[in-house]
Amino acid sequence: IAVTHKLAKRLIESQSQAISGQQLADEFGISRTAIWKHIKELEEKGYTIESIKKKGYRIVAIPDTLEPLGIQTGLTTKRIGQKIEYVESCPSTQIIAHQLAQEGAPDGTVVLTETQTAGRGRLARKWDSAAQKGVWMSIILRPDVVPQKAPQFTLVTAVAVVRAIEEVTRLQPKIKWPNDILLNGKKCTGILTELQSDADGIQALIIGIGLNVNQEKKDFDPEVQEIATSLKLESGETVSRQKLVQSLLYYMEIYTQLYIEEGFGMLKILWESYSTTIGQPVRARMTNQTLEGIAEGITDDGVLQLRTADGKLHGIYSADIEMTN
Ligand code: BTX
Repeated sequence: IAVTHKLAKRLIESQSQAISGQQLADEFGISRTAIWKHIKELEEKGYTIESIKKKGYRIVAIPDTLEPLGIQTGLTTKRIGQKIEYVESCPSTQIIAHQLAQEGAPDGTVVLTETQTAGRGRLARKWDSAAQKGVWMSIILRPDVVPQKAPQFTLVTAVAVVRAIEEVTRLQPKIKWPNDILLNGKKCTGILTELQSDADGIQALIIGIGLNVNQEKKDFDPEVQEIATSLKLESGETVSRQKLVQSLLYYMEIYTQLYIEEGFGMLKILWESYSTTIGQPVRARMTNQTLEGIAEGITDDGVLQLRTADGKLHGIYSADIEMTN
């Protein structure tokens, strides 16, 4: 990594302790003037660095970007996020992640961007991805499970997202089956799980997460302004995207591990505790039919159990759900 990057890391890790220009010069094997130039470069990037006479440099604030430096400093995971691919802008992090997965990127590789020009949802729908305001991320996983287990990763991811939002803010999100995270009935996160598989099974899962963090209402596309919300809109506070990603990667690591090792049992209980759907009357729109009934629960495979008025129980694998009460 570049010297500027290493210098930032060194200053962040020493926290409130100032380090003298001379000491940094010795450590990095360059002159004090060169250190000073790198400090200026960091300031231009949005870092606030205090220069205390006779004591040296101290980092006061770092910009809230999704760059690997800020994310990886303080990251507590062992697998997820050890490798981060960051671009300032791209059509979709899913496209980059698919490409990287094909080239053999390891389990736990994360793709992050500040804005997407062609962010996508399910069924080729559009995902609005305002610049610097959200977390637009794809995670590559290489679990040793059968392809039929792929949809559950969406549910496991939903639980991880809820836990991360709860940890970083005081908000209490709800999950709408299968992949929407809601705050006061509006969507703050979408999850898109895609699959690379062959005759041997799953080669890679590409889990896309779009999390609205600091948008104001006007930052959303007009089409979604009434149905979308952000953590800031709901909490009234600007939220650190860095902290949110760190927390999310942590919960993704422990919950995907739990799922792979122990199955869906425990996660199902967590998922149901966050769900708005279970026990409620809903309308499920599928590609070829629409059913109305009570959402009774989900199976261990993550299939929604819908009981229609005639008493029949239907297993719903994929649909758009509307609450009808
Ligand atoms: P979905 O098909 O469940 O939801 C898409 C629908 O959500 C859209 O049709 C629109 O009505 C609404 N919508 C669009 N943008 C937003 C938004 N920012 N907030 C709330 N509602 C919105 C959900 O699909 C899966 C979305 C995954 C997005 C991530 S971002 C990182 C990765 N890269 C990528 O291209 N997609 C994923």
